[in-house]
Amino acid sequence: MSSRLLSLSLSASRAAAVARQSTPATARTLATVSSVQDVAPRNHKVVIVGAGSAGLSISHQLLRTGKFRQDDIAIVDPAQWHHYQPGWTLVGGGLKHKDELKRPLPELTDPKLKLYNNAVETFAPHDNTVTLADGARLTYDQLVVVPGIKVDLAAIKGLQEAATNPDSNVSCIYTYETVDKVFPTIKRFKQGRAIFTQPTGVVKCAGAPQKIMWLALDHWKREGRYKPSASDSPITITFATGLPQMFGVAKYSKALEELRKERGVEGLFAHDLTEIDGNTAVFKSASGDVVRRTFDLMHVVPKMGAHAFVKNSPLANEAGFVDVDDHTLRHKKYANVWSAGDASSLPTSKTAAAITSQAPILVKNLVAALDGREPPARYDGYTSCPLLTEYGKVMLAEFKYGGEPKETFGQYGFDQATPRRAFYHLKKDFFPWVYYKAMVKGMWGGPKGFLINTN
Ligand code: UQ1
Repeated sequence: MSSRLLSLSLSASRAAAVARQSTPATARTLATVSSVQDVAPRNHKVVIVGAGSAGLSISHQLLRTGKFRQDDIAIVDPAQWHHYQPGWTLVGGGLKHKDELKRPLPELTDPKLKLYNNAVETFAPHDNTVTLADGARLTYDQLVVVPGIKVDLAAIKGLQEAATNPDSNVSCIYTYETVDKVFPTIKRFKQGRAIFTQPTGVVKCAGAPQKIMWLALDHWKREGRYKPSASDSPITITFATGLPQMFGVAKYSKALEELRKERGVEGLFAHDLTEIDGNTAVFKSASGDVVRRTFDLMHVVPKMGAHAFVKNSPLANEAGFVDVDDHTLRHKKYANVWSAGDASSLPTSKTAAAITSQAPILVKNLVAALDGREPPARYDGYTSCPLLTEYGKVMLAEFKYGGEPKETFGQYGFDQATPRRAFYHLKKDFFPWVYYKAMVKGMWGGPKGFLINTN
């Protein structure tokens, strides 16, 4: 069956399921819209908020345990499209097109799941209830909160305007709307001062801000426009980061610092971009100074943070993240609430690789909770950052809590701080393939390989 046919038949069967379920069938017509609050809540064994990498992996791994029937599991997400976000660095480097990385969300959800293509309005964990934007109420035995985080272009003054203006040399790989401006901007840049930024605070994939810099540097070097010694290089490069060093894990930070020096990139550490004022970038340094730098090209990584509906709910910690135990992924206050991925309080780097490790743990622990057992599985903080250091090479950083390396290929004698071509092909070809082929279907365990059975 072609994917279009498959999608049509999926939506037809889903429409039929919706028709069977609506109680009463007329409750959602215009005439009765004001009484939507009176409609009986719909109960599901498990409600999953978010159909990103975590939501799709978890919902399908749960289904694959064989313990759930039609519509036992509901998944809630207002998005029409699902994006393979780890691929956006490759788009910025001119290696992929953004449209080959997206799929219509309904095509990715098994027909056994009940998909609510809607936003969450509020959580009421004392009543085991989630209210949706259209007023519908869902009740649950277990709740999984995995809606990701918000990329906030508005938090840096002038960024939204500059990044969406086709004539400006400011670009950003972090949103679908802006990512395809990045490579043309790099390509047409002949000379001047280039700045690549990384903010303070939480970001998805803390390595991506410098991945795009290393690709741009390599592109300009191959074109003869970049040389490591600033005096005879048409282009100069600055990495301006809110962090005090190149990366949060000592082993990889050391290797990246060596690359930075060898390649003649200026390091402006503990500097946080606050404003873009024409051709001037305004930073706030850790010591509180305001530092202004002129630029001719700038790649900006926006501020990111919890969605308001999570932040303003009883589920959030002070920073706005879903407050779960670091190892069991269970909420610290509500024992039938779970979280993983970007929206969670888990103190590790926010990546899709982290989800490969978190999802099986959460599923095991949630299934045990349904049986009245204590959580049997523990997460060690595993995450990974395949760091593109040039075209054709990747440093495969893999680590766990405490910034301790946990390298999959260490057992074969590889030191993963050394950039390699094999890791580049993992990043560029294998991961995007296995993601849609297996991960979103609940069949990929990252370093553990394919998941044959999640029981
Ligand atoms: C991984 O499984 C994965 O998901 C498809 C990634 O893509 C985002 C990764 O970046 C990494 C590192 C993994 C981990 C898997 C192996 C084999 C190291």
